[in-house]
Amino acid sequence: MTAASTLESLGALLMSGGVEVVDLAGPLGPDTPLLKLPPDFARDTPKIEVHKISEYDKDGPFWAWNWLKIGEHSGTHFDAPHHWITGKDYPDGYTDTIPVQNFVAPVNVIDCSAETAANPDFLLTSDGVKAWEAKHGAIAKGEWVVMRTDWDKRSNDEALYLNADATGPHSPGPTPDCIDYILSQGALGWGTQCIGTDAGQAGGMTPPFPAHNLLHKANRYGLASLANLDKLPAKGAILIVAPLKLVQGTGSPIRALALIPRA
Ligand code: 23J
Ligand code: MN
Repeated sequence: MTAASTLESLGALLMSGGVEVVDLAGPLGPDTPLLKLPPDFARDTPKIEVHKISEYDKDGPFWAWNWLKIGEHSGTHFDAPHHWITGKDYPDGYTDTIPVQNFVAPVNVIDCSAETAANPDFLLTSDGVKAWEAKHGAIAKGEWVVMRTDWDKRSNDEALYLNADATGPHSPGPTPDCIDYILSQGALGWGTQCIGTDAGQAGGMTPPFPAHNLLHKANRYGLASLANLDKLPAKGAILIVAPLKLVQGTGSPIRALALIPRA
């Protein structure tokens, strides 16, 4: 099949519903859960604000529109390499400079939902990824790897989503060797369903926040707060995740989408 005929088939399948578009984004608004850093880092991302400019009233008789106050790393979002100190010197490190070819790519979905239901601090290791590959096939160069935890089911309640106690947040994520391994396979990036790409307890790992540290050092990307990964096959879906073209942005909310074959 040529690229042209394949794309023509894709168009037909999108029209017929043979290929479905799945919404992988959570709702983005004042109630969206946001990261809370330890008190020694006093500045957190502020709550999202939506301010009405007009809605068919004296300030705009025919039109409705709002302005927003929103952090780059809010809700379902993309982490660009410049987000982390390790990534700062790389080219293509910002939301406006990343080559757009990277925004559409196959995705590998590693289902850890049973493990994380039993243990909110569950960590996916390189051995866990290799066991998944033995069953589903190898992760190929340029593909996303995402960790399914069904954590999106908690996202209507910030306390439940962050799951913090006196010892800090408790949410699943990768070990450093997990990220090292997927990078060695040529992964485009790593995505999770939690507030960030790292586990709740990742501040105490070596290096601290290994997903951020290692992904961005390798000029690769992160995805956080993904929803609906339970609707995706282990392999075979195409992920569409384009950050806003924010000038020198370190990340951006995204309307993450997946193309899947209809079951
Ligand atoms: C800043 C500091 C630590 C973390 C994060 C941001 C994120 O998770 C993020 O949204 O990138 S862990
Ligand atoms: Mn982020």
